[in-house]
Amino acid sequence: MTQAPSAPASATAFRPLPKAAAPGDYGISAKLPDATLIKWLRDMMLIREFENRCAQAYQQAKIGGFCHLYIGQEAAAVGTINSLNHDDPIVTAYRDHGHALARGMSADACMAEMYGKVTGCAKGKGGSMHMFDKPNWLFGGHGIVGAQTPLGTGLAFAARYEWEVMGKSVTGGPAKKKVALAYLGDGALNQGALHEAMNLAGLLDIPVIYIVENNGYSMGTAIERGTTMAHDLRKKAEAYGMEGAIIDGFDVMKLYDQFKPLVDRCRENQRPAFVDLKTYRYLGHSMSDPQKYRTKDEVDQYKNNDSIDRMASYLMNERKTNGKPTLSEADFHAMQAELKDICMKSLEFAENSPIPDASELYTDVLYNPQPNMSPMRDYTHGVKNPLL
Ligand SMILES: Cc1ncc(C[n+]2csc(CCOP(=O)(O)OP(=O)(O)O)c2C)c(N)n1
Ligand SMILES: [Mg+2]
Repeated sequence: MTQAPSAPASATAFRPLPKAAAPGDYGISAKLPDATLIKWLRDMMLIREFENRCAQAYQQAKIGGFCHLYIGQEAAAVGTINSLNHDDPIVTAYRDHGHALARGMSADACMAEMYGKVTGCAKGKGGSMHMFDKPNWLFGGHGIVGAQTPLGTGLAFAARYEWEVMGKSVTGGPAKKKVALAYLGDGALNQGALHEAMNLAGLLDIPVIYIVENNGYSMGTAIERGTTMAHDLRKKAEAYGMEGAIIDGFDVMKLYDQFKPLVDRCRENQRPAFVDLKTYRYLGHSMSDPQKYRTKDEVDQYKNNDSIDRMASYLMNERKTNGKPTLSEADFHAMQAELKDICMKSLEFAENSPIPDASELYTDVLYNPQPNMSPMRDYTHGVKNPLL
């Protein structure tokens, strides 16, 4: 029997370091309007600024519970979400603030949720790991590793059922061909729920795309130490009869070049797919991670190829509009200042919002009276649980 290596794993050959983009590297993304590309840069910068403010507030004990920051992975959420229609549903795990902001949630609602305040997107009852935004088709934010993947599969199944069987949408309007995204971390790859869901998706032609945000680590365990075929995760997709792709998640435009056509195919053919999206988080797994499993040098290598720096550089140096840089330095600095202001105001908004009333403990929870099943009789909506 071979022994698993005991030394902390560092970056291995299969885990690619991002390469600097050269002009002409981009495909369909380069043909998008300037305003679209500037908006993507803005979205990524908003997420980074927001996350930095969260880190500060957490250190000041203003945010409680677990807090998993998205710094370094911004291109993943922004590139994938911008390949969708607004009403394509998405579901993700607990590293979810980036997805919420990229989907259009206001920084105020997101920050207030971090603070556990009533003005938060989940009325302060969810916190960092449970961002929900029904108008923006975000169905969480889930803390149980892998548990969101069957939910994403169900969202896609529901959409297909509306289109194929009902011929109308339960939320109003005509039914249409949709695609759902179910994000997961590489640490969820070996959860049974994922494999059950992928099997059904392959079998029943469910238009869901499983996106592994592969940052190389499941907490402190390097992927190649805990997962088979880590060098080619597409083999997992093959076993369930679905298309698999490995996509560069360090460059938002390259990501779009590969991911958008995949989304279009899944939508058109109403078929599932699986993506190994290579990314990297600059901070620890959560705010309380001493990061003994990787070297500073490894982290720095990724930081030196930062997706935000790269896109800013493309728009300010390489891309030209009427002979001038697409994004001027002055506009870039104005955008930085505007985003800082938005995030500072979100802190103020969260700070000044009230905490939920104690009675809220008994609302928005599943209530299913079972006569004679409980020795204490039925629990009643809004009434304190007699067993507590
Ligand atoms: C079912 C379950 N088992 C264990 C945990 C504890 N846990 C939380 S995050 C995590 C690792 C997940 O890593 P990954 O999926 O790679 O996501 P990342 O944090 O890298 O974004 C574990 C084991 C959990 N939340 N749920
Ligand atoms: Mg991971």
